[in-house]
Amino acid sequence: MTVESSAARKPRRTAAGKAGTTGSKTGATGTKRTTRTTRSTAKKSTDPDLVQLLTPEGERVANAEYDAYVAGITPEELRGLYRDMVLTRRFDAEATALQRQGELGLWASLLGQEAAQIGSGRATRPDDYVFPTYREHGVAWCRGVDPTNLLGMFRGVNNGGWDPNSNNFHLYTIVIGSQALHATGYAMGVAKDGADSAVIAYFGDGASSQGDVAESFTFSAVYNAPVVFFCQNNQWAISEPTEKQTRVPLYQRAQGYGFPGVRVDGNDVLACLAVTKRALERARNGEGPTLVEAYTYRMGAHTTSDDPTRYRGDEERQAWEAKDPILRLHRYLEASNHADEGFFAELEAESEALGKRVREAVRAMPDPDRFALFENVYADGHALVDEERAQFAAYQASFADEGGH
Ligand SMILES: Cc1ncc(C[n+]2csc(CCOP(=O)(O)OP(=O)(O)O)c2C)c(N)n1
Ligand SMILES: [Mg+2]
Repeated sequence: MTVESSAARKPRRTAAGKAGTTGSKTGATGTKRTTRTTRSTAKKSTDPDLVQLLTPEGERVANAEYDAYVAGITPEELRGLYRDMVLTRRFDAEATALQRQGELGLWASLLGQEAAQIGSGRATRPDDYVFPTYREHGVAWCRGVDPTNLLGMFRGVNNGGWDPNSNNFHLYTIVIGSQALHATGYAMGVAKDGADSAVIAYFGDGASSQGDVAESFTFSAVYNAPVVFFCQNNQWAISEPTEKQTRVPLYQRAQGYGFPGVRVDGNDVLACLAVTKRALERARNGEGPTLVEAYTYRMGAHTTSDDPTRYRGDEERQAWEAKDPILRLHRYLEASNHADEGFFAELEAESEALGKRVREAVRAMPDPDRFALFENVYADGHALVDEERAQFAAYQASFADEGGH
């Protein structure tokens, strides 16, 4: 069956008429922003295009469109979101330290992006399918992937570390933007199956410039695929600022493809939860794709191989520190009496235990069989791979003290 006939079989409402949130409200901005000095580092909480439910001061603000999506949230669930963010940050800090100690080859920190990842990750259902980049440690946590499994690839002892189908969480993808295509194709398959699951693809501001992402937008729009494009605009693509990627705010890109785009405060876990729930709901209802731009900030280096002091000033980081995602939920939990000292103390102990568990697990990871990499290239073998294996074996055998293996 062709994709076309499948799309026709299961009519899905066109997204064209629902593109309201894409916002004709704001015209193109940034067209004259050619110098670093004119660059705005932070979106003000009063920005009408930014969906925000919790201010940086931890005050709950009303939002006519999105309040309903978090209306039933209990104090326990709020504490759960806080716990998720704290443990994810602790895990991330431990991984960074392990790289510095030589236990990992590389680490890509999510520091600062916890709300974007936990809010969106907790919005997904178990039957949804998630396509991450290499930085989605918080989403992996929400999907139930054990954090220690994330570290094998960064230690160089395996090619991924988890079975994608166990948690509907695809392997980390380093080829920038390519997973948007995988997600789109998968979503088209979901539609063909007639399932009401949704798919979510994560990518960054830099990835938004990739042809793969543009093609994903085109295909998902015309096939009305049940996919959410979750772009974490963390302001940087390694050393390239977002204004080098786009003349318009990224969420407005969706308008040209005929589906809604929405900008959410990426440091506000409640807003990220609500906006992603709504986008996933649209996908399930046959209303097609949504682009979510989570406006956030990468507090750390791009990876442990990067030195951000070479290309950005500390004042930018300080401005974003005031908008820390964990701090604002902490303030809200305290002000609303939803969490007491005991809760925070227990969480601190749990964080330390997680750090210890991760440390021990990484150090205990066995080196892989050095010939295993040749086994995962072709299912049925290949002459060139056989030749390379033989060359590698001869090279290994040339080390006398290695005993020839
Ligand atoms: C196709 C491709 N081109 C270039 C790279 C090198 N590269 C790795 S990360 C990165 C920047 C990505 O920035 P962004 O999409 O904003 O994601 P972030 O790292 O900020 O989360 C680049 C260019 C790559 N991995 N793949
Ligand atoms: Mg980025």
